[in-house]
This record gives sequence, C-alpha cells and structure tokens, in this order.
Amino acid sequence: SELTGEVEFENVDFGYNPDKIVLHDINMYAKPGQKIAFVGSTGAGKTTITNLINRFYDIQDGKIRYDNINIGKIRKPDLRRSLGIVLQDTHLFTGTVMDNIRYGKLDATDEECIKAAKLANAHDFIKRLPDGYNTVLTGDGSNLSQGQRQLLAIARAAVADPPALILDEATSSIDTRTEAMVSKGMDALMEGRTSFVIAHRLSTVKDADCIMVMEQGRIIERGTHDQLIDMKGRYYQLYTG
Ligand code: TTP
Ligand code: MG
Repeated sequence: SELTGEVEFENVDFGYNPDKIVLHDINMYAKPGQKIAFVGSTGAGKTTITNLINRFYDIQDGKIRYDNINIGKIRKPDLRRSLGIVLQDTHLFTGTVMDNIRYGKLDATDEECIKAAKLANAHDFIKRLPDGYNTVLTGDGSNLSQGQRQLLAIARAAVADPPALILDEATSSIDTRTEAMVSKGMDALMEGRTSFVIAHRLSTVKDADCIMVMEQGRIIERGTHDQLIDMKGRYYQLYTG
C-alpha cells in the first residue's frame, strides 16, 4: 500500500437510510501512527464511523480523505485491504492455521506468516496445536478457543501489514491470562499504524492520542484521557461512574 495511514473526516454526515441521518458533522484527523479511541453509549455511532473509515457506504455529505485523497464518494472495493482491517471479524475457514494467517496477504511466504504470528503473540499456542501451523481448522475455527481465534485474527492482520487498523474490542468473556496475551498482540500490531479503536477497556483508552466521546451521532468531547478528566464532562462521568 502507498497509503501512510493519514485519515481525515471533514463535515461528514451519514445515514444508512438517507432519510435518517445517524452521524452529524463529524470532523476528525488522524496523523499516521496515532491511536484514536471511540467511547460512548450504545447506538452513539462508533461502529458506523468505523464502517465509513472502511468505506463500506457512501456518505451523504462531507469528505473522507486518506492522504489527501477524497474517498468519500468513490467506489473502491479493495480499499478494505489497503487501509483498514477489522479485527473483530475473524472468518476462519477450513484449512490450516498457516493458510488462515496467509489470508491477510495471499502471496505471503511461510516465514512471513510465522513472523506475523510471533508479533501477534500467537506463535506459542500454534506450536502447541497437534500439527502446529499445519493443524486444520474446522469451518468456523470452533476447534480453537475464542482467545486463540483473536490471536489468529491479529496474526492475519499483521501479515496484511496495513497502514491503518480498526479494532472493535471484544467485551466477550475470555480469561484474564488470554486477555493479557491478546492485549499484548494488539499493542504490537498497533505500533506504527494508525489505529481506530472502539474501546471497552480503560487501559486501551488511557494511552490513546485522542479519545472521541460520542453521543447520538455526534462527537461531543475529544482529547486525551487526562484532558477529558479535567474537563469533568461526559467522559469524566463515564469513567468515574
Ligand atoms: P452504531 O454505529 O452501531 O452505534 P455504536 O457502535 O456506538 O453502538 P454499540 O455500542 O451498541 O455497538 O449505531 C448508530 C445508529 O445507526 C443506530 O441508530 C443504529 C444504526 N445502524 C444501522 O441502521 N445500521 C447498521 O448497520 C449499524 C451498524 C447501525
Ligand atoms: Mg458498535
């Protein structure tokens, strides 16, 4: 990819149905490598923003730019591969662990896949599988634990090596030890890439370059954790109960 991971929204309005606008006048700028976190109550529009970063929909008004290229209204089906990788959606298929990782970049060598798995913190559990990287996964990866599936998703994203990432943090109940492994893998993956994180863990939010607090389709507050705490507004309420 030629893209650096610079992403800008300028006065973006969007609705899944043009009669019902769900995002209002969204402005944001992510420098290459920055970590942007979205917080806010259910239905606020966090997932919708990430859908637009992935360019899954046309916007009604405004501009979305990657490196000064306005992509808000052009059709570009392969954009998802070149820019955002959504980690939530793992889609494991029947095939070996190696092939499932390679899906991130179809011409990747075994060495590249193993390197990605190491970065993702997935290598150790893979080595312990009955046939290591040649272990065949069932269709939905049901012979793996949820945490292991997440580690594979991180490895797959690492092999794709995108300039920007979208992470919808799982609220799912994985055990603390696995959770720590997944966190470590994600941190390594985010390093040096623009990351848009729908954050559920305070630890993720705290080190973000900018936290966007969303309410009813608008960004109502933004700043670092410390700035938002000082503001004593919505974010402060969210995190002090
Ligand atoms: P979301 O963007 O899904 O809100 P959210 O991600 O902040 O909520 P949650 O924390 O629960 O994940 O929804 C914003 C509005 O858009 C909401 O009214 C539902 C609507 N919507 C659709 O109509 N179609 C869609 O595909 C999605 C994702 C949302
Ligand atoms: Mg959501």
